[in-house]
Amino acid sequence: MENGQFTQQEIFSQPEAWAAALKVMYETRQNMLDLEPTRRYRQVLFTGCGSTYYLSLAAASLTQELTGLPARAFPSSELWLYPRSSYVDGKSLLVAVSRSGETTETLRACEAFLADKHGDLLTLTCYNDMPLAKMGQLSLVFPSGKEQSVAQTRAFSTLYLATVALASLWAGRADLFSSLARLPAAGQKVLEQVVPLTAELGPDSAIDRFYWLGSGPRYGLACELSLKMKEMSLSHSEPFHFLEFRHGPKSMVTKSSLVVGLQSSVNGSREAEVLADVKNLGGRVLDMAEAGSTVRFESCLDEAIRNVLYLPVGQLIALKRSISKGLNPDRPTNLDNVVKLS
Ligand code: F1P
Repeated sequence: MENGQFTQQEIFSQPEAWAAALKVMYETRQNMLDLEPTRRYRQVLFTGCGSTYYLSLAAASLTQELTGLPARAFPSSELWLYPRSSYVDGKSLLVAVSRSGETTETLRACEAFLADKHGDLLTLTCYNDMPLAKMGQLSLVFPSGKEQSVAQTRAFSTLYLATVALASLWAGRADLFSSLARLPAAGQKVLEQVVPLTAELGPDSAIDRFYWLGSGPRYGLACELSLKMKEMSLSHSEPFHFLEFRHGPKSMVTKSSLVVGLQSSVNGSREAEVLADVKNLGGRVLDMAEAGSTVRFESCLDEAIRNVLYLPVGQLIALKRSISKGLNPDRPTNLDNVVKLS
């Protein structure tokens, strides 16, 4: 097996995995609508670990934006060990996300949430035979997200897409929910478009550090892509909210820095100004957006539902860099598939 074979296959099969996940969401949409979070709960909480915590950050931001219901994200360990700084009075809906469905911290967080009667639990996972799938009042299972590699790619984007579908349904946005069906083709188009660019950027040894900028519902995705770069290629990598980059981190920019912008449409010009500052400091920039950027999705989809399209680009840069450094992204250094605590 050559290095990264599993990761490569998992990244390129994301469009099919998304289509399968959207089929699950379509089939369970009535159960999801019946939850009626905006009427029945004080807040929605999302939780996970590592990648699935970053997924929770992105999901909470979009859910609140679309539904108006307060939504927050916590690492599972925080909900488990510091519950008093997490919960507010009133019934909550907890959405627990875990690829494996057996990460100890996530199981403990859910157990504590239910034991303390904070509200109802909805679980999202890839494995229906693992503990998490059996804990929730409702559980959604996405087998198409299963993967061999330790570093999440297909699992992340598939589970994340499910939360985008949930936010659309809970906001009563049937228009957004139905246009999700166009994402697999849009994702395929992005994957094909960025093969040359990522094949060039990944192995570029003149780059020694990465910064990932994203705001609003894209900040959690910037965190995830930064983690991918760390896990797969052992490179220095950090995520920031776009304009936050000026408040200190900008001092780190050198000609060997690559700043990747998950640029929005709604605040695209303000975000572009940050990237222009980076260029003026001699740093390198990769801007990704719907249009007018180096990587352009041209999906013609609403901004609220197309954020998943940023993921394959960052995943491929990390994959190519990992392989060019002689590493094996299928088996990242020091990492296990699942973190289990005694
Ligand atoms: C969570 C997680 C991953 C990380 C690594 C270890 O797993 O922290 O985010 O990349 O694989 O496990 P899960 O709870 O989503 O299965």
